[in-house]
Amino acid sequence: MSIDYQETIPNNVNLGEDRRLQRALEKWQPGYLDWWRDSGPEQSSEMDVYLRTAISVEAGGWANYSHVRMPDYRWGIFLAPPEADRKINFGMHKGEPAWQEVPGEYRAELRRLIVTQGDTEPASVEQQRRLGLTCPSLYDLRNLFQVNVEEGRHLWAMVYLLHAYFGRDGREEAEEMLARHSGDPDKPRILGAFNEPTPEWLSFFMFTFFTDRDGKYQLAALAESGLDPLSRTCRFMLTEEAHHMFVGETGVDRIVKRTVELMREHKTDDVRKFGAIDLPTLQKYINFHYSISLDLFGQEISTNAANYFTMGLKGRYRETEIDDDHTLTEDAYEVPEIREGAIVAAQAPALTAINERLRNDYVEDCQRGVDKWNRTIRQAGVDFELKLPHRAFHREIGAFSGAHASPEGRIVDEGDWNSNEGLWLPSIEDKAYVDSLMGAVTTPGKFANWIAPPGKGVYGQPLDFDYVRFN
Ligand code: BYC
Ligand code: FE
Ligand code: FE
Repeated sequence: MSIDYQETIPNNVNLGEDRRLQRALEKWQPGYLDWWRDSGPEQSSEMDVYLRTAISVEAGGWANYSHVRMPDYRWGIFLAPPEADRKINFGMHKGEPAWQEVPGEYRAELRRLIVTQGDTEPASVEQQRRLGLTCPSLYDLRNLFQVNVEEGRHLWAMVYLLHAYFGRDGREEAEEMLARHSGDPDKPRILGAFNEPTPEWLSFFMFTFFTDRDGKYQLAALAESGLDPLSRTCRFMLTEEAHHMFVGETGVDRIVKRTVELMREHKTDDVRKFGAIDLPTLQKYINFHYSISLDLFGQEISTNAANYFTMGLKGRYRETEIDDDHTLTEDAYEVPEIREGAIVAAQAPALTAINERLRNDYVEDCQRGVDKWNRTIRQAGVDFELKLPHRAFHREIGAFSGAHASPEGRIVDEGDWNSNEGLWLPSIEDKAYVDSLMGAVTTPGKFANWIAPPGKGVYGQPLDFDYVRFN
């Protein structure tokens, strides 16, 4: 189904045929635009940005690139094409036809999942709103804005589901999405990591690597949902998510590259003298962003997760490729726990361990990216290895939340933690140093000193292309 950009709200869901829904969404739209103006990228309203816009949802053929004035970006509602005769593939309804409407008995659970997902999207835009003022290049500025407009569209995706399938409660939840704000003491965003600031670009790249990757795994689990419109929405969102993680992975890699270049050139580990970010500081930022992102998967043992699975609302990563009965009523799964001051492996019913399983898939994926950064270090002949900290480190949700652990996974006491915290997590001085490097570089083809240029430009354009035009 093609996307009609003549519509006030571009869509491929035949919105024009449902006047009530169309009117309700058109009523929500001005509030969204106000939110974008007040809480979206600062001082961006006059810029023309080389953005991609979805023109078709078919695999491979959906992207169109052109300079767009950002507030005029066409946020719309796009679902992946329906799969003929799609079935529910797990849980107690396994084998039944996928639902085209919300089953009354699962309304509350589905609403909650959709609201939690939707809340993260505008939160990330709020967290990143000042970054444009200190971009390391026009290439990076463009990527930031691409991520921001797509997260805005992800909010649209969830708001569409709320409006289309949850009636009055759904409309109220859609209003609340614009009323909560990242870090607001009275009305914060729902999940922990989305109330942390993203004050500079190192944090931005870490966030898009680690936290957007939680998005990938959560969306993949929701893409398995028995609720077909939710599944189709998430499938299309995943195609956009890939770019966000690309920005994070290559962003950190380019920082690493610049750092090891300077280490070799000056035969020193102390690259701060030369205006770069030293590897131990990068390690601390990894420790922080990885640990708060692990929290986003919920508790190791969760009856919520078991219920979502049994009800057919949220599956596992690549559910249909897993070789088991997809009901898990008899199975066990290994989960870590703390026993007598040590971390040990315990067995839990697989149904209650669904969050932990998704976290494991995520951990493996993170490690792949870290391996790539380590290759960049090795290729420069530098002897240093970046590592993911142990999953017990710096956790606030689940089995490890009551204890302190070192990055190696040793349970430590309060005193030990306090004396090492500044070595394990970014200290005030580290943050001030990273902050001090930030300053806008807006000449086409130029890059800040602390980051290497990317291997190639966007969509075949040269590195010195004017990815953003200031008016
Ligand atoms: N912070 O039974 P549990 C993205 C709460 S990112 C605060 O383990 P459950 C994106 C929990 O709500 C993807 N609270 O929970 C990325 C529960 O509360 P109640 C976002 C937390 O439900 C970058 C209690 O603790 N999508 O898209 O099994 C940029 C017990 O926990 C946290 C989703 O999250 C936390 N970290 O699992 C832009 C998908 N963790 O019942 C976008 C939808 C847990 O005691 N969400 N709690 O009041 C879910 O599937 C689930 O809500 C969770 C939690 C996996 C998050
Ligand atoms: Fe998103
Ligand atoms: Fe994202």
